[in-house]
Amino acid sequence: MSMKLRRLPRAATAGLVAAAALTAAAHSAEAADTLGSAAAGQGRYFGTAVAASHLGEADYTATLDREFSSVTPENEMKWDATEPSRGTFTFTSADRIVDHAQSRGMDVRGHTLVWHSQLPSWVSSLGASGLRTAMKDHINGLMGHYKGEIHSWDVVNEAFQDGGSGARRSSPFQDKLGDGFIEEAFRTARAADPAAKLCYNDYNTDGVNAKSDAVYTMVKDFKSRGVPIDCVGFQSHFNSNSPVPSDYRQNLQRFADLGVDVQITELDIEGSGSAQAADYRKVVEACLAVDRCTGMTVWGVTDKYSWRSGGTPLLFDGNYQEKPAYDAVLSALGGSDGPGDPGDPGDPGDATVTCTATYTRTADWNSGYNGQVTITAGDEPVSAWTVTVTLPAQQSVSSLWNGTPTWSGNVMTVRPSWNGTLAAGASTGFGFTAAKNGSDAAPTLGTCTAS
Ligand code: 9MR
Repeated sequence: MSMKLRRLPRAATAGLVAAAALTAAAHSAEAADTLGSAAAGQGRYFGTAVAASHLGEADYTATLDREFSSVTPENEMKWDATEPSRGTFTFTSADRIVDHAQSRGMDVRGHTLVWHSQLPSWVSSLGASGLRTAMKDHINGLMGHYKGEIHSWDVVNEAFQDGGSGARRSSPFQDKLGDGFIEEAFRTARAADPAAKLCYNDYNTDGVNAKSDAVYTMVKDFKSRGVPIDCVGFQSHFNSNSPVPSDYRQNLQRFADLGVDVQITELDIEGSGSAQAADYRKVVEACLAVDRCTGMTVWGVTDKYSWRSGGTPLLFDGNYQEKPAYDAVLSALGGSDGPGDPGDPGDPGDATVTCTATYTRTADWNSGYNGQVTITAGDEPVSAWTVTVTLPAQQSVSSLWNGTPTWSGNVMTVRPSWNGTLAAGASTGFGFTAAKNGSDAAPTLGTCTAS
């Protein structure tokens, strides 16, 4: 099969990328550091998994572009996405991510070529010789399409079993081709794109244990026999059942000592607040302590799109606000979060300025009542707010204080009088007197909007 090169090789565009990097450096003299710029100061990349379907969301893309220097397509380069039927390659979604990354001078990790999961059924149903050919064609198809454009490929993903045995995982590749399939995949990959770093990637291999021992033995064997392997990826999906191991750094170091780079490829840590921040700091410090740990990738930009969204495992919350974990990572990378840094709670200029409104009846008599509406700013400062109050049809408002009303039928829209400016989290309010005219029902509040 002949594959056409889709774009100029990265080397040909290196001048452009260098120019972009210079511009970024010039800005950083006044601006706060970002994850990517702070990591670059340590000679590392700081990446994130990206989904093509979110690239149209302004806050997602703004956060991605501002903070990260590398991207990994979360699903778009997997076998089911790229070769859903034999020999028919579809790269539309993966190309969107690669194009986006390249236009911003970000690197791309390729994920993943040979994996038992997200594997189309046509692959699983092949016999040994057909499967071997299909595996090589798939590697050549993807790596040919992106030749020269991917800094590291996860050539084989998750080939070892969980649990204590250190055995290979049962999969169509393992079961039909035997242990040698990994070596064949790496040899094919080296020939397909000699410039790409070739990684083996797995989870629950972050500390020293039977599974990481088995991967270690394989890498050692590859290095001794000249099988091409350049890097080992440690996924690093952590939570209370699978915490950051105390021998994380030691484990990374023993792999590095075999003569391969190590990369943290899918980092996320369930939790919140200072405990989550402390765990993130440990991970970054472990990577920085190992010379051959060349970079880190978190498995998503925002908690709301995480594969473990319920565990809020990422650095930005669902509103793209920086979490304590973000500050911990940035400071562990030697960066600093300057005043006015976009994403900081409390900084003006961020996208999401919010408020909430609550109503209480503060006085009540036969023919009327006083109502009070309290307006509270969200985690950004507010310079103006608007809230609607819908009164029961019979009622009428005779006076209103600390607000400016306009009327449409029985709907009163209230804006500030003197009290539009609120600090993040601060409250103000307005009051009014209403005549019941036979209805004692409470008014209803519309959504509070703020700018
Ligand atoms: O985050 C990915 C999620 O959107 C997919 O549904 C899932 C399907 O298998 O894969 C997730 O990513 C996985 C990665 O490709 C390999 N390591 C484990 C990741 C989390 O499951």
